[in-house]
Amino acid sequence: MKIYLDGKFVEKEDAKISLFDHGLLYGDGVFEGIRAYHGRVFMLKEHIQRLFDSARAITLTIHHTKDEVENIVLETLRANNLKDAYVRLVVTRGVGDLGLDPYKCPKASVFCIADKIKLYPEEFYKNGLEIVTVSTRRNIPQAINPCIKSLNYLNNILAKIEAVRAGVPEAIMLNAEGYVAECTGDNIFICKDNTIITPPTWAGALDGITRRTVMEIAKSKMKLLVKEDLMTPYHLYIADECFLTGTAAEVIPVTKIDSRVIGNGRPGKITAKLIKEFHELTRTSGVPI
Ligand code: PXG
Repeated sequence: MKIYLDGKFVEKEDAKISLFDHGLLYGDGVFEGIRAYHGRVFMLKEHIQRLFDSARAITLTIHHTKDEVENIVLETLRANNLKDAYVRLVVTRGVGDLGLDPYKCPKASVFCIADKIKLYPEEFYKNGLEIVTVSTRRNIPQAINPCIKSLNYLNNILAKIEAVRAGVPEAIMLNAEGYVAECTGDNIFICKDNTIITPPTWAGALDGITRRTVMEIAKSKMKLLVKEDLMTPYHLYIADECFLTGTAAEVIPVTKIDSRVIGNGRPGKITAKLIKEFHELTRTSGVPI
């Protein structure tokens, strides 16, 4: 495996960063998770734009243009001869001293790892997921805005721990007011009376790229009404259908929440059609490697 690290490609064993990097010491940095399908990088420009937006929000200077960072992703895929892959692109604050002060970190570090994708078990897609709401609330936007895809994932990890301890693969996180925000690594949607509803980003959700893609498919291809609206767990329980979206999971049905069966307990028709249309888009779009 060849890993891009600050201007060079190195072997996995040699891909090392300093213990004084504030990405490690404080989770001070930003990242993206990107997919390549059939020799094309899906939504590459959108991911790079979000990376730069996240960096700007935390005053992190990336010493590259967006085109250069796009090329880093493409070159990493080429170096590893991968056509279907999961790419992790990371920018850390870089090396500083033991204090918090990011102004003592002169240069951000950039690294990019491309690996074979590990798909979720097929039965999740066939039968749907069971998930639970957890007690860990999503970060409030006034503290760390959940739109920033930062390296500081402790909030999500604490929720993930609760999910795993409850024997399910994902957790629904509520915001401080008790409205549904998102899952630990996925956005959440419901279908009710042929309308697709997802929490607005200001309720504490990442502006997910799969989320955006699914909203667009639902509107333009399926002529469905798409709404961003606040919802409580009650609204999830009485939904006709529920599904999650994310780069790794793509579109995945949810059939049980907090022991309540969703709809008829089987993945819904709208979800199935969205999955089909999403796959079609991954087959036919993207930046060639
Ligand atoms: N919400 C959060 C908090 C995320 O981290 C998404 C939504 C989905 O966004 P995209 O743009 O991918 O549609 C994410 C991204 C994991 C894992 O191991 C998941 C993400 C990031 C890192 C790891 O499940 N998801």
